[in-house]
Amino acid sequence: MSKRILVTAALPYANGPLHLGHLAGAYLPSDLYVRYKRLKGDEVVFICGSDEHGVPITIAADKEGVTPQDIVDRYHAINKKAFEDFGISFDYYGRTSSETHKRISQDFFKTLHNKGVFTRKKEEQFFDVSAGMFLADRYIKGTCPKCGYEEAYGDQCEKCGASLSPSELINPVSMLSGETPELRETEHWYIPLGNYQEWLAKWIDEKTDWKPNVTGQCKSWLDAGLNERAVTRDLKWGVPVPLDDAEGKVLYVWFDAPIGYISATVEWAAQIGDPEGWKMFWQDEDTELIHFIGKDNIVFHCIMFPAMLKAHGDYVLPKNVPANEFLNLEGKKLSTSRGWAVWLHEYLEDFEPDLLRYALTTSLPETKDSDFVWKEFQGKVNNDLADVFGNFVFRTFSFIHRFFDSRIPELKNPNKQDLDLLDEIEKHAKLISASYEKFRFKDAASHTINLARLGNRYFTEKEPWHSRKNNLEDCANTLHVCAQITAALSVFFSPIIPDACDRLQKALNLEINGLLLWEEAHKNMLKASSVVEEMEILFKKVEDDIIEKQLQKLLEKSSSVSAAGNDAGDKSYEPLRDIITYDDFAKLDFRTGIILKAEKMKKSKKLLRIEVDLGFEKRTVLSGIAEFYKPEELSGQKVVVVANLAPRKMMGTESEGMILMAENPDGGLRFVESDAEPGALLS
Ligand code: B3M
Ligand code: ZN
Repeated sequence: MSKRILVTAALPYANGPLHLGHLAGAYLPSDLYVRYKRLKGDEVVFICGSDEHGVPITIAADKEGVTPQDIVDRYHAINKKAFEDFGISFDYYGRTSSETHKRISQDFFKTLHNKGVFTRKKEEQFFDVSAGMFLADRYIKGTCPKCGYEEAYGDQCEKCGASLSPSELINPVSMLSGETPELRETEHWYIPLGNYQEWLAKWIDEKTDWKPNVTGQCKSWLDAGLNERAVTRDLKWGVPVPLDDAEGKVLYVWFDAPIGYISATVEWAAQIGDPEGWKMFWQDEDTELIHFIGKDNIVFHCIMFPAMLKAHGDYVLPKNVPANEFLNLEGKKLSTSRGWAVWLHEYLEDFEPDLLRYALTTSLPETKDSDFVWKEFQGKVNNDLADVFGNFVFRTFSFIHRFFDSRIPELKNPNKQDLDLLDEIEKHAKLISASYEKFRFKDAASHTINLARLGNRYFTEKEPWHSRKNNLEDCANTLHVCAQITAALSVFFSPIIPDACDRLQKALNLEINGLLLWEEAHKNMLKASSVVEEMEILFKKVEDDIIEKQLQKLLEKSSSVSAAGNDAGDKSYEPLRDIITYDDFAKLDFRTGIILKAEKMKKSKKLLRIEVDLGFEKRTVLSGIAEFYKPEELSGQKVVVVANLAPRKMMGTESEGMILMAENPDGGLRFVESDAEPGALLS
């Protein structure tokens, strides 16, 4: 039975362009799912749009000296186009600055207000005196109370994912003036999430088909106990709070943004000429609502928004929230401020969408963080797409063109090998389908390429170049089977590499009746003697120098960004020290070591007494790091030691060397580590 499914992908902030991390988190997985579901004949609407409110937008505007509207207009257009060019098949891409959204989110707020859901409270909040404004969310930075990350925002720590309120930050600093803000009284509306705790716990508990990373995060939120959360802010940019006595207040961006899914669906319905059509998707219990997001959005989609929907009462709740973990780039955390990112619009200048769609699908961060590596991208394209799938299709096509008059040969007296391979179509249809249903897109990709692999191997084993001369029937059977596999693959592969599959279906004359359905991909898809058109090869290989260029570009960008000081903000770096000769350097004996144990030095606030294993001997070193590290967390820590420094007595103990530390511009100390064996000499 066909289902009604509403798929949403997190609304990206319209404050910058999209990069591969965004794609891997929410947009590619949602598009794969939607394309698959459409093939299954389900009634799917796929909704996304720009998140145009919130502090990330106003900060971007402040930085450039333009208005928030300028920023969102620019990035809404850029991102909408990049998604289109990449083949993300949204039915509607809205924006939260639209009139519809303003009306719907204000109505939502009023409904909750009238139902008495909110509490209203005066509270002290941080105020930047020189900027003359209250500091909401990302206007404030400080140390995360949960994990100690020093760059946590007032609303969230990007390191550990904790959702925070500014007052929880240790050493809060205003992003506007760099000064320590002062507390002043202001009034806001709060949603007491605690009132929904019991209901949420039960609701999450029933979600046995959710990904464990998602339910795990929800449970730790619930275990910690839910607090009230402010749903309004003192900001000039946003949806005005629709109450008479709320001058200067706007809705909190995480209150209005998820409602954006509803308002975009309303706009979609109007656009297709069925203004009431959105209701089926939001108000009919049979709708399956699926939110695709990155892991930093879990709390908002699995706790806060469901509580809002429940409180409202008129809307369906999400059936699943398949959140992904993060994508790293070349082994390092993606960072837009450090220029360590591959931008989608730039990728599209150099390559076709299909290549990245395939490479990313095979390395999605589905259960844990994953890594995008350009060399692996090249390998995936060259080995899988070109050598396996592309080559299989090419061999099949050229044989049919050359020896069968461009027509599908008939299957006559097939042998076991022929029949076995034809049976693989159905087996793979099930395997691939099961993977999509469970949001396991990596598995879906690997089952799909495996079918092509089987086809390729079969072609080689059956040696049609011989049978063509001595057993024409067998040769015809071989090509018949290969053509059927090719046709089935043109459907199975289409969620991942839609452009190539489109070309393939055209060449096989399969597209006559519009979209082929999943069920139509079977072993008799192609009729004997139907015509096969000429087709260019599906995938060109990516050469080494092209990959080198991408790596070069990445390095140049990230170094130019750090040279421009973007990443440094207001921090200052130590000036470079005087030039030394190589001989000066060669005098230093740096060794790798491992800390065996550490203890506090009596009567010293700063010093730790540390025992280090240098492989060839053990040393006692005194190190001034007691304010940064607890002694008990140090054993096993890898270090680098200056091993030929003259011994020095401090507080009655001799220090036999020095442990190298790096000082962050903000004064924090970090170990210099090496993976080498203890005793290895650095040079
Ligand atoms: N704009 C956060 C983000 O881009 C936010 C998502 C909103 S989804 C309703 O990470
Ligand atoms: Zn944290």
